[in-house]
Amino acid sequence: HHQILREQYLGCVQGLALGDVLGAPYEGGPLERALWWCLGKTKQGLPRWTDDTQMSINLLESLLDLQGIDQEDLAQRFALSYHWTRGYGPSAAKLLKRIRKGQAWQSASRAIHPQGSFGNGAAMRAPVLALFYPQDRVQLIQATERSAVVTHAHPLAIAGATIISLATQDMLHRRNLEEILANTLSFCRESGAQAFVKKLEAARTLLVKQGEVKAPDIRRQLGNGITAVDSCLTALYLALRFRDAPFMEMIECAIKLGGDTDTISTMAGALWGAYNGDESLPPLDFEEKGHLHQLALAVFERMQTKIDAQLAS
Ligand code: R7I
Ligand code: MG
Ligand code: MG
Ligand code: MG
Repeated sequence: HHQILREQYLGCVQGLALGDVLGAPYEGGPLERALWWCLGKTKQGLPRWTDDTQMSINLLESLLDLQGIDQEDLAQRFALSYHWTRGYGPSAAKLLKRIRKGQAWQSASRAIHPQGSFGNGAAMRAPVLALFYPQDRVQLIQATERSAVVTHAHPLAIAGATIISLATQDMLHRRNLEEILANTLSFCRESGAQAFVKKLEAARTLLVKQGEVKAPDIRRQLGNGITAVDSCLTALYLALRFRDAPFMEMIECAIKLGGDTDTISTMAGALWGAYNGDESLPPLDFEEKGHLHQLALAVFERMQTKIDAQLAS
């Protein structure tokens, strides 16, 4: 089997942030795009990333510092990093402000929607979990749920996040298309998320179809929205379709879909990068690229003994 490489860890994190940066100018409608035109550059003139990357950084730093999922620590980091200029989802913004004022995450996460949010905010940060749990499927599923519920307690948000973290694990192992579809399907069946099962079948049909697949068909069948159900399998589809093609072709396709372009590009970008490695990514600079590189490297070095042990056994 395949030995997971350092470049793949770097590629996952850089692909995630780059997807976010490239997708962000096209998210939502004309008003949101005009707003990002004003907010989308750092003082140095570099393209900025959004909430997707911010929460992924929070998760990476928390996992590195506390050697596992600490939900209280995660809640504090998410809340302290919240800033309106990062384009958080409306419910997520309210929730994080509540935590910042001292409310416990357990009640804040159910204060806006009683079952918790079913937005894609837990899925957009889920790729980095696979970097900490690269081998064990059950441990990764548990870690994804514990990380998701801090902000996204709804079963559909948790299921979407788990589809993305498991698919990232599969991409790190460079598993083939049929294996990845089968692994995703068995998780969807286990989790009882029927909405995902239907969309996964549609994704499979689009992936094996001969000839060109048009953006309106992808949008209609898989979705392009800010909920987990309307975005996670779209991102998985894009990553699988374009994983042997240039990164920018995938991003251009994600942008054509419209809707939640930053988050779909974030998830697809992380999956693509986990498969191909950072050296295949376009050499574009963006906000805190060096810091993201350092974080990915630190995780790889932490995990290296585990990865090597698996290889030896
Ligand atoms: O999921 P979340 O953190 O982020 C979603 C998107 C991403 O694209 C980010 O890039 C950012 O742009 O926003 O945001 P949430 O606010 O938790 O969820 C997104 C939206 O889904 C909510 O604002 C609601 O409109 C909707 N939603 C629900 N609607 C009804 N009932 C989420 N959960 C519910 C629900 O239970
Ligand atoms: Mg965003
Ligand atoms: Mg937004
Ligand atoms: Mg988004």
